[in-house]
Amino acid sequence: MARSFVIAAAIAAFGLAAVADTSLAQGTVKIGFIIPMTGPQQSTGKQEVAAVKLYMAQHGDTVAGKKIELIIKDDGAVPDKTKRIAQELIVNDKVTFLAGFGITPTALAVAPLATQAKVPEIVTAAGTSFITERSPYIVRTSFAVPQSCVPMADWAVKNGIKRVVTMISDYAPGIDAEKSFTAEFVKNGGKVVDAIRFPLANPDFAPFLQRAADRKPDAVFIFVPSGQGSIFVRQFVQKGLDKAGIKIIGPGDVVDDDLLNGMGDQVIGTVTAHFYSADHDSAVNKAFVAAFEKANHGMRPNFMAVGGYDGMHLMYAALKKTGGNTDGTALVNAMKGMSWESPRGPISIDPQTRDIIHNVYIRRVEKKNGQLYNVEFATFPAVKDPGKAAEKKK
Ligand code: VNL
Repeated sequence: MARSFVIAAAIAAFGLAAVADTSLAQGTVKIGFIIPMTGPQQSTGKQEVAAVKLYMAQHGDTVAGKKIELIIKDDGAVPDKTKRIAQELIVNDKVTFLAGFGITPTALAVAPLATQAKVPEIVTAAGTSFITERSPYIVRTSFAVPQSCVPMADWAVKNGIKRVVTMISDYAPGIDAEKSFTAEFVKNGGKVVDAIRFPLANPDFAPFLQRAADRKPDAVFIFVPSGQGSIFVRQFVQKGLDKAGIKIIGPGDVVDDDLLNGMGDQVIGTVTAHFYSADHDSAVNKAFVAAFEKANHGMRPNFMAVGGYDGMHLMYAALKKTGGNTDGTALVNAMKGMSWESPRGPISIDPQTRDIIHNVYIRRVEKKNGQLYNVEFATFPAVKDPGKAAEKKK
């Protein structure tokens, strides 16, 4: 009552414009979004930036009376740069949120700063299990790699895949993939006949594919980060592994929606496990894909885009819940246990771990209306990160 009286009085005295300036827009909330827009991980930056801009275009730039200002910074996925940029954003720009982080090392580089400054660090891309344990201010809307790898192992053994060679990019999320897949696969009676690791930067897969082929596995379990799948698939086919009857399995990063359509018909039939496909059959996803493609000259959203889009939702919803209070601890507390429907399906933030809980789908590459898609055909509902559960049991 008192408040509406004051507003009414203010309107009478100064006119609407003055009210809008003073009582409604009390300050600005800055989101520092750090993501690789250049270098080998630039497809992740391109996808995420398109998605966060779409979210703002759809939901406006005012939340709980605050004006949202998005500051996008390119770190080229170089951790030292990420750290320096984050420091500047905290000290000079006084950001309320830090978000983005295209690869695990860049997310880790910022964790101590987030803790010290009590600024929420919203991880919208990187996927190593332990990231969320590095700061109580980290909340994740992307994924934990083991969430996809464990269901993949379950599906593989039940579907006649007994001998596997694992092939991974030799850094934290790859090692997460190798370990979580192998533990589940072996427990269920599968056999890993070789474990191959190759460098993250500029990998030449050919010699490693030859070594894998020589082991005559039923399938190659592959983890490469988003953006490298096309090169892997091209070399897999060039080396004749598909003709030898060897299948590709793994988390969905290798058949990333950003690249899938250009991979050629050789990938038809490839089965992977992942939390997002642009083909996901829901009204929310159909609207998301249509709006994303319209705003971005037909570019198809991939799982990174969805991580960014959901990250924006999380920050908007937390601000609403705190009534515009920008205290970092209050915002993180507001995020714990939050649930909503994402383009990927129903999701929530685990209140204990601050990590995402989402469905994992088993999908097969098919051609639909002349385009290649990951078509979902089975669902593991509400999967929590099995990587953290395994840590706790030790
Ligand atoms: C990571 C994991 C990066 C999965 C990815 O793409 C990915 C990471 C850039 O945690 O570094 O697909």
